Amino acid sequence: MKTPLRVAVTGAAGQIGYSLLFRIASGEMLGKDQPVILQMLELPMEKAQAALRGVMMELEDCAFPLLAGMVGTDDPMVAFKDADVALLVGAMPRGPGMERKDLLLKNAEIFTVQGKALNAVASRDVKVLVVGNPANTNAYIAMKSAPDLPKKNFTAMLRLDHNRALSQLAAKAGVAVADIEKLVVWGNHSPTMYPDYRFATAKGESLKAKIGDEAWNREVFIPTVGKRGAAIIEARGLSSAASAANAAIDHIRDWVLGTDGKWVTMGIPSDGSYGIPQDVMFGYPVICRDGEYEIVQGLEIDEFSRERINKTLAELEEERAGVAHLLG
Ligand code: NAX
Repeated sequence: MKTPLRVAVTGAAGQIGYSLLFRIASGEMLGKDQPVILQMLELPMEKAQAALRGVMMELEDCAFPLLAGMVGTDDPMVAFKDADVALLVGAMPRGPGMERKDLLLKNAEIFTVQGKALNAVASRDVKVLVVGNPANTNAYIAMKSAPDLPKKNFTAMLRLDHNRALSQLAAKAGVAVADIEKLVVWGNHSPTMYPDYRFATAKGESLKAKIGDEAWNREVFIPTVGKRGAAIIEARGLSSAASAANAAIDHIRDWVLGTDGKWVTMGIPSDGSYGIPQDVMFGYPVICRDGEYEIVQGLEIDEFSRERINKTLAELEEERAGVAHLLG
């Protein structure tokens, strides 16, 4: 039996948490032979802690063979202690009348505290995925608040956007999702993201050539993927939860276990590739192997793509400027 890995999950009693924890405990994220210890963080309010206790009771009642232990807490120093993986899902939601700027600042406080706690107590190899919005900037803040951890350990979730794009593309081209390769979503997890299928293939055949409809790309595909989160809220009255949890599992599983040479999208701190300034938390095409990700290099960026990439970058730079004074 392998040594259990410690998986910290924040916002554990929320909607995404409820779809996520059971799948982690069943081995879908780290492998069917990998025991896990779940370290769950919730707000100190009694309502949140009671809900967390309820989730833990249900986890117990599943009698998962791979669940080697559980901790429920309101203290990030406890939740992140020796964590090998940290899924930062909990965040301050946008309330009525709240400006985007206020939302950014409220979340900056949360992710500064959590970044510092990770810095102090997590495994030096901890793999951090930020799901809570604004995910890219929250991940950037956590990274900047954890100077003793390698920057590459901090990532943001673009995988839901990637998966949404895969399904839209498969339906349009009449191919199986599983056959599609070389898709990427550049930039911010926000409606400015740029889903890009110029390089995508299915069984080796170019999807751009197969679809052959530039208007569909601009008028249907890009806006549909970009506004999918809003469409789900409109339909369900609640934001995406099961699909978001599924994407988080895909992201960590691929990072830990590898992608077998295939591309996936991860929000990662830029190393300057494709003209994105250093450290901006940006959606890139990556290939994962041996627990590390590597940016796919050498892709041609045409004029339309440069325009789209610049737009999403400008938004991220604006968010970064809005919190710069907090990061010293
Ligand atoms: P919920 O409101 O259902 O759950 C959030 C939970 O986090 C609550 O139980 C709350 O008590 C807890 N929480 C808040 N602040 C906390 C803190 N400082 N420490 C610990 N726990 C805290 O939201 P849910 O639907 O689960 O969504 C969670 C986050 O994911 C939101 O920020 C949401 O916007 C974001 N999303 C990100 C997506 C992505 O692709 N990156 C897609 C789905 C989702 O919209």
